[in-house]
Amino acid sequence: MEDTSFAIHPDREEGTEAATYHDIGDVVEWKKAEQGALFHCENGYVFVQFYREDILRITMNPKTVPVLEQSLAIASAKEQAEVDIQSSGEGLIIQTEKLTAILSLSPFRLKVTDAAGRLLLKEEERGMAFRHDGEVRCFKKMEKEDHFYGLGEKTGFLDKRGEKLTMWNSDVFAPHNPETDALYQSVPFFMTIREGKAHGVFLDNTFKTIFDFKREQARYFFSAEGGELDYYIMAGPSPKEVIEQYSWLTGRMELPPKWAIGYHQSRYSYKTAAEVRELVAAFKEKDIPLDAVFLDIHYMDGYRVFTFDQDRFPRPEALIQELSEEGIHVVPIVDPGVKKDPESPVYIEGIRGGHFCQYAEGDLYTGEVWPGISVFPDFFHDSVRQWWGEQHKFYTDMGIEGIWNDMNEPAVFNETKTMDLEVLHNYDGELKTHRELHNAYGLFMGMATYQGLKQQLNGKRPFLLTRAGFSGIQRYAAVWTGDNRSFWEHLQMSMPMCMNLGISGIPFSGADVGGFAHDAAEELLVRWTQLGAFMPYFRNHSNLGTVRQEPWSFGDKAESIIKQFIQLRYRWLPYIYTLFREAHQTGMPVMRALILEYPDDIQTVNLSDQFLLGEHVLVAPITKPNTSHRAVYLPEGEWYDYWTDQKMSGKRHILAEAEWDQLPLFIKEGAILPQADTFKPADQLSIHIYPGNEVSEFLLYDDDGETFAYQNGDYFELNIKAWKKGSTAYIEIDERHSGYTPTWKDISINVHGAVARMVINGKEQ
Ligand code: MIG
Repeated sequence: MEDTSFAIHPDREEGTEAATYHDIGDVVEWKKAEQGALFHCENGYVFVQFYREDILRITMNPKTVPVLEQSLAIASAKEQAEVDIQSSGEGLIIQTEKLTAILSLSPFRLKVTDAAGRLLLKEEERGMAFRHDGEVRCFKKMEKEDHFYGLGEKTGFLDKRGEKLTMWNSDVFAPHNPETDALYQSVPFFMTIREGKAHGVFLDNTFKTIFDFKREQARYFFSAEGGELDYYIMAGPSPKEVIEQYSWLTGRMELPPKWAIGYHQSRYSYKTAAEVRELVAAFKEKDIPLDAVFLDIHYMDGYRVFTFDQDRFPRPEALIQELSEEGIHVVPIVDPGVKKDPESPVYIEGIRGGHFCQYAEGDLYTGEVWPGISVFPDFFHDSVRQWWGEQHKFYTDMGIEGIWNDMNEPAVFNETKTMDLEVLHNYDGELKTHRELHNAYGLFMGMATYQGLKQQLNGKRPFLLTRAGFSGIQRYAAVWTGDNRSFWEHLQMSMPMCMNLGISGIPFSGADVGGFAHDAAEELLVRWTQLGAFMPYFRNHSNLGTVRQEPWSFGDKAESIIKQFIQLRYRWLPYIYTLFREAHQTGMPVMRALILEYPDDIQTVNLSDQFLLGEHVLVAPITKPNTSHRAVYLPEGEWYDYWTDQKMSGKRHILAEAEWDQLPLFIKEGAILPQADTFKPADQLSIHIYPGNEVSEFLLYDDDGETFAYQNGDYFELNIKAWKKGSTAYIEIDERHSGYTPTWKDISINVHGAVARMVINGKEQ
């Protein structure tokens, strides 16, 4: 290469100082290495290694042979793969049956294709590069038809082409606008879909990272402020296969306890035990199902974690016991900041144990949060996680089974909004700066909390809700999207945000229903509850000082519709729980962007205001005030209006009507939907079948919903098959696994569509 070290000024447009990027340069020598090859280039080293047959790992280090360290995001060890290495005219070919890496050597450039020869990624005049300040970056050619998804919790539309996204966990109270970039979560993963085929890229780096699909038309780049440029390329070729590959790599969610997927009520704050009792009594009296009540920061004594305010909550264990008898869980908030208070046992113990974050010189890091000057646990060390986990006995001894982690970016009240970047974390013995580990703080807190709870709950499933996280957070927690507002725009935004969280390996997510800040209004709360009832996580939460937004806050009309939709959520739980089981097993999101199921349909590329619940249910909420209609895109196939059973052909837009008490909801032919006729407990099950000419199948899953006994086979599976010939519906039902007896006593079959006869398991009905 003539110009091994080129100077470019990619930041020029933004007015930042000119910077010099050094290209990795020509290959000086290379050698075979485990499942791949190691390249020594003019300006650094690159390891190309198959991590699994369909996952290629590329690691660049400008200074030394890559150390191949992995972050906590990685949940699976490298798998054995048959790797073939050959020289070719272009340079070198390293391949498995699924993926081919083609390396040109002068300069070093990467091109990746799949077995069919389909191009995934390609580097042209720019490839891997770095700056002497530690930044590593790589450029890839951007094809005209490339669309980008994933990248965790971001504002804006579904497709991130034309966006530049930063990963830096941030407490953003306001605003959440289309231009707001870094929020609470960092997921440095994206999926590219090009003409119906997909591949994925995961940049395993906890420093601040940037993904730029905006600045240039012909190429995109991703970069990290420090560390190795360590990324995994996933082969697809379908979008769902990319999700399978990414979620294998970074782990999948545990099955949630059933109570975690019911309706949750929160407020900043229900301030006294009396207020909580009143709230729960109102739900009961109004016959609105409820599974959990949240205690925001006012439950604590001076905002000290692991305490209750004795005036406001004199006997918390009695309250929790009482509510638990009503089938209601209490979920207290736990922030990472521990008040600097020499009379507080947690503070003293943490100090004595060396559990709090420190500077290099040994001084404690302190920052201001709710309790005043506070210290912060150094969750990166195993002993600290152990200790923090144990503190939760304070809650679990009272019967608490769920925890809400907030402010865990960590958020600190100062100009940078977070911890000093020079704080040194003790990463299980290795010292690393906060600058390097900032994005992972919430993930490690999540691990500490989840594992602590799990140990203490004697076989019961914990529930953890978190604001901050990094790739892999799905293994420990559900994610809510932080401080949204009671705006219609934020109702709209919650859909692409949660669809992309699902693509990013995080299936269990939701936004504050009704909006957190600003004041909710009658129609907004009605429409938002309709949407929330079909989101994976369903919680109504609102800010201090805002208009109340419990289901009955806006009068009888709104209350009765809201109640109807919360009840509908409970009817749908057997179906939703089965989807969670699928998420647990394969990583498939519960709430799906249409492009996951219809990647070849260009109408789905940026479809941000409707989604699928599983494969066959299409949800198209009303997202505007004073509106009782909207355009809905029905993809190919035959569809039924859920409410009227009216049948329609897809691959077209329709105009759906929906008065206040309706939500446009469409069921695809072939759907098999189990629904509870009653809730808490469901003792009657209806299976709604929409048979098509082809055989369709659904594997209904159930278990006790509260313990890990399913891991020993204590679960139930019912396989249902259905098809139609002429006007006869054929149904085959067979119990696949009987390790658990569901609570329902009867099952009824309801066939939809023009059907005159029904044959079940060979018997005419
Ligand atoms: O900024 O604990 O996002 O849900 O109610 C205030 C009080 C800190 C931010 C969370 C919000 C919660 C609030 N917290």
